[in-house]
Amino acid sequence: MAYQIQLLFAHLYLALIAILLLPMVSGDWSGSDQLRLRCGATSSATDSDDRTWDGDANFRKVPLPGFSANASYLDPSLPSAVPYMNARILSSNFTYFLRAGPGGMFLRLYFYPTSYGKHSAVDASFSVTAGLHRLLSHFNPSQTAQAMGRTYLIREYSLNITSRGLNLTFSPSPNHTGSYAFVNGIEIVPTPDIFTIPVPRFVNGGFPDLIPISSSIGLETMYRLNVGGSTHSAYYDPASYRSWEDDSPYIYGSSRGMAFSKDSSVTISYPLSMSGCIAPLNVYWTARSMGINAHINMTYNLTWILPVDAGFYYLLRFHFCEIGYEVTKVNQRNFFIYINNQTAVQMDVILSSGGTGIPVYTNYIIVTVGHGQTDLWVALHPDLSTLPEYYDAILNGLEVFKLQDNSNNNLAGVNLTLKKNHDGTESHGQNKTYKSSKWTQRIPAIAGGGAAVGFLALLVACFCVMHRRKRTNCNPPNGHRELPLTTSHTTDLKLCHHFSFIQIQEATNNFDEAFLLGKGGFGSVYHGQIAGGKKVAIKRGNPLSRQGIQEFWNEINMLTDLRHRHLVSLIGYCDEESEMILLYDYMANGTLQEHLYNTNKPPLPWEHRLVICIGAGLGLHYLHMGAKQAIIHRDVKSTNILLDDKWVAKVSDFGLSKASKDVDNTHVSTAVKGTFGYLDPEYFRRQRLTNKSDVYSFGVVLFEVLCARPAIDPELPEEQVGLRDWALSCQRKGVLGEIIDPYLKGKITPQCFRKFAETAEKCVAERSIDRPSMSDVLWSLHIALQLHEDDCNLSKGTPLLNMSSLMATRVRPSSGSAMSISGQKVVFSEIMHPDGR
Ligand SMILES: *[C@@H]1O[C@H](CO)[C@@H](O)[C@H](O)[C@H]1NC(C)=O
Ligand SMILES: *[C@@H]1O[C@H](CO)[C@@H](O)[C@H](O)[C@H]1NC(C)=O
Ligand SMILES: *[C@@H]1O[C@H](CO)[C@@H](O)[C@H](O)[C@H]1NC(C)=O
Ligand SMILES: *[C@@H]1O[C@H](CO)[C@@H](O)[C@H](O)[C@H]1NC(C)=O
Ligand SMILES: *[C@@H]1O[C@H](CO)[C@@H](O)[C@H](O)[C@H]1NC(C)=O
Ligand SMILES: *[C@@H]1O[C@H](CO)[C@@H](O)[C@H](O)[C@H]1NC(C)=O
Ligand SMILES: *[C@@H]1O[C@H](CO)[C@@H](O)[C@H](O)[C@H]1NC(C)=O
Ligand SMILES: *[C@@H]1O[C@H](CO)[C@@H](O)[C@H](O)[C@H]1NC(C)=O
Ligand SMILES: *[C@@H]1O[C@H](CO)[C@@H](O)[C@H](O)[C@H]1NC(C)=O
Ligand SMILES: CC(=O)N[C@H]1CO[C@H](CO)[C@@H](O)[C@@H]1O
Repeated sequence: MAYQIQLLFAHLYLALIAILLLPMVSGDWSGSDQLRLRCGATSSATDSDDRTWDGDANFRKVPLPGFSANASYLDPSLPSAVPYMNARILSSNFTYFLRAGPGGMFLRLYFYPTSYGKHSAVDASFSVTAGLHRLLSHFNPSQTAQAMGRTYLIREYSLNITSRGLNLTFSPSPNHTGSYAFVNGIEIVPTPDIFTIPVPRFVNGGFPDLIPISSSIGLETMYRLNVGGSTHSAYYDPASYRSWEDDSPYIYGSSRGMAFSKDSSVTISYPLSMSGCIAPLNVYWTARSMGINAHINMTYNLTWILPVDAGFYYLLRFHFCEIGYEVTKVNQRNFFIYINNQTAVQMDVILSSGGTGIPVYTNYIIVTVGHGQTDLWVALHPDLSTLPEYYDAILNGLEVFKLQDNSNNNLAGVNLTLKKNHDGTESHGQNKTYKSSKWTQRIPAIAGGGAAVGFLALLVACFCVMHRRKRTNCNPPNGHRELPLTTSHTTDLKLCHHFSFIQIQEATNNFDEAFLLGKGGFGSVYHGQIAGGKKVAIKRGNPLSRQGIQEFWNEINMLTDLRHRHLVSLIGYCDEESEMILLYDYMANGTLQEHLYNTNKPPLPWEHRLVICIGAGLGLHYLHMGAKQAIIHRDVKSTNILLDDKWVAKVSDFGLSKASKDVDNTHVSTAVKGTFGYLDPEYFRRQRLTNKSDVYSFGVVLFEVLCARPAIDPELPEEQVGLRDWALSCQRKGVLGEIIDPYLKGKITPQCFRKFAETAEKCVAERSIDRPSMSDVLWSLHIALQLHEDDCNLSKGTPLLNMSSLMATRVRPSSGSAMSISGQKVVFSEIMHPDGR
């Protein structure tokens, strides 16, 4: 006992020293030209974009202040577990001394606002400075992410590091109790020479007193849009790991123009005058136009709205390239660019670039005044003054950079805020009073810009496109990474009905709270009735969610092709304005999980659970084998198994699902997505997705059904936190029977129990080749069910299910074989029979 107390004192003593040291220590990291830290981690790891991250705890002899924490939840929308799942939590000031530079560098900060141990996401509030630059001020990542409809945030800055290193300081906000700072990842990569801009053109043709761009100015990337294309992860830009985002969430109104990709006959290459560092070629491959033969061409402006912080200068960089065979000559497509409703320029891409397949870009500067948030409007409209052949416009890429306020080195804006609209939804808080953007009204004094010479002369010079004289090779030694050609969202929606927003409002009594069934990562789910009194579940995506849109279309594309008794049916969708609404068959009995634990619903009888597992298994088996194209669900869990009014199990949520031509023989290489506790370790480690990943998750569900506890329960002692590991260790010790749902004790026959446990165990095997296929799982579950019933039949003498046809044809339950459970009819539908869908 005395020994223990002494030890305790020793610990306290150490802790005290640590506390005293906290505000003074700083980390010192040296790197090559690129530097990547997974904060709060001790080991190196690779992310889904092939970047290697070092643990920040590796580099120092003394322990770092604050503490390392693991995120409690892996959100499926995270691009990769690295670096988001680890964080360094700081409750006092801390400086990372990063050896980088000299020269222009991208500094990226990665934040995943979620709870870390006892630190709740909403309490994070902190400021960040990098050298003299103030990057973030009383920043609350959780609030900001929520307002933007994102689950994680990446802040990217371009800084000119003059000395050999950068002091990056995190300071928790002092006047908020319990406030702390955190960061998941820090990345520094050299900036290609893309920011030394000799001629910024000011929108509205005005003359600023001083040139706001100097070589030492800090910039923050606000937007980097791959117009007309999909989101490109950093993987496709191995020189500086810039990522490009799909532009469609930012398009204003319902006139979205036409997105298209380059014609196969067109080759795109940089002109000699332009550095390939400006933007990867992939960005020029896709574009958005107004639609070449549109009769509506003159009636609208193709408009993007980009929320920004007011009171800053912004640099807008437009990327153009003609990529089709229609437009090859001057004066075929001539258009205006408006920025904040002011004419910025008349543009003819062929005239500026010199031909088809040649990229060109142009820069503009605009200033916004006031405080809070404001919107940047960017619009395109045909220019008829030269009588062009087509009444059209085109844009391939758009970047927006915030310029540091040189009077105080500040780049920090205010937190984004949520504001309630009249319909109860939330949107960006925008201060309409400060919409004005006439920079001539007020120009903040800008100091330190010594390079104004020659600016005026150049400004009035003819239209000229920014270019660099020397050409830099921006591809890494191992070559250029080809982007797989993506198909657009315009899949035929033959089986899927389109609903108007008004119809949805009527069905839900205008999203009445009383109709709310639940809220999830994607948005809210309501119940409602559509024409004819049919009951439906209405899933309304957060209209601001940028990840959501991809999952929205993924789900529509997947489900319209799939009809199966054990898959939830998609009835229709609504994509009016920025809404992402999906309508499903209403599932009266909710999720499987809510009948297992943390519930006051009556426990499900064992045979009932078995039939539900078989139903869900049939749904998955159909996905893997029976559908036109093999599909991997990727997010199998007890909350994605729904039960209708007759207790028929239906697999739902196809937002993450992946189709593959032949899943059996190949695998899909992909970023890890899914839910913690259900994630296939092999998929997690190697990012190789196979249908065995679903089998693994399904095995975890089987244990959940048996033990009636969550897949992850952080409250429990360490060895019991993960259900899979805990169940396996009990199974190996032969004591699995002791951790099952107490309600089931004595209600499962030993043979049935053995078969079921053995099936679950095989499903969660460490290596995917050791796991059975879904059809083998189904076979085993059928046997388990039969073993159970045989036993019950002996006592009751009434056959519940005729399994003979099942036995005869492996995993081919006879059409309409019926069994009665708790007085209700449950019918198996055939899974292989083509007409059975
Ligand atoms: C985080 O997870 C890793 C690996 O699972 C583990 O080794 C480490 O102890 C965890 N850290 C904390 C603070 O829980
Ligand atoms: C960084 O600043 C130094 C000194 O002001 C200047 O010489 C250099 O060109 C700048 N580098 C970049 C990439 O802007
Ligand atoms: C970083 O901070 C330390 C301590 O304040 C200071 O000595 C050092 O000069 C700073 N380095 C840079 C590059 O600003
Ligand atoms: C922490 O940093 C903030 C802002 O950088 C500063 O105002 C504050 O004095 C610092 N606190 C300590 C204890 O050094
Ligand atoms: C306290 O918080 C408010 C906003 O919540 C902020 O305006 C103010 O600057 C903060 N005070 C200090 C001393 O940080
Ligand atoms: C541009 O004009 C539209 C209406 O034509 C208006 O709603 C919007 O606020 C204007 N934008 C700016 C930034 O002034
Ligand atoms: C397009 O935008 C410009 C600038 O805001 C405006 O003057 C013009 O009326 C708009 N055109 C249409 C058709 O909306
Ligand atoms: C809007 O502007 C007013 C100034 O009149 C200010 O009090 C308010 O905080 C601003 N709101 C936002 C969201 O910036
Ligand atoms: C951001 O939000 C935090 C917490 O909500 C608040 O303390 C802080 O003052 C806000 N910062 C700014 C610059 O508005
Ligand atoms: C190419 C084309 O369809 N142009 C049309 C654009 O709109 C104007 C006005 O409606 C028509 O006159 C053009 O024919």
